[in-house]
Amino acid sequence: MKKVITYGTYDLLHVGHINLLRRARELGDYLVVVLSSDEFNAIKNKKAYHSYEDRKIILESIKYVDKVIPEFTWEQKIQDVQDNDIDIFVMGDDWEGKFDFLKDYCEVVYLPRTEGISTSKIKEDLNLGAR
Ligand code: C2G
Repeated sequence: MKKVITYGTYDLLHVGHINLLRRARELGDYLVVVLSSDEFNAIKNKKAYHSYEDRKIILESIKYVDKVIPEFTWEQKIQDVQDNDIDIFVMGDDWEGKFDFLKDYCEVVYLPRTEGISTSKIKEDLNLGAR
């Protein structure tokens, strides 16, 4: 079984998120999503509209997602890859090169982002303020 892992906040779920999750899952047989906790979002200077618990329920309902675990720190990725027997780490290419240190532990793949959509844009378009 080829296991894939990816990370994110996944707030105000949109087609860019789904495109990423679908392509990540298609690279293997099992997809682990490491979901940013509300506390870690504060470290990333992000304020999610939905709580971690709600974002987790939403992600777990997506057919491409097999397991959702929390992301608390920038430093947990190597441990996550080892604990979950991961073969492939995947992120959108806005992160290109940022996680190449994981190449010692698994394959690292950066996928093209979906243009024209983002949680920040949704908030701006709804005049909720960009964060
Ligand atoms: N994404 C995408 N296309 C978009 C928007 C997002 O492909 N239009 C991808 C991002 O590249 C990322 C994933 O969807 O791989 C989740 O995006 P975010 O929730 O914004 O995640 P981010 O805050 O980048 O979290 O430790 C890593 C961080 O937790 C990454």
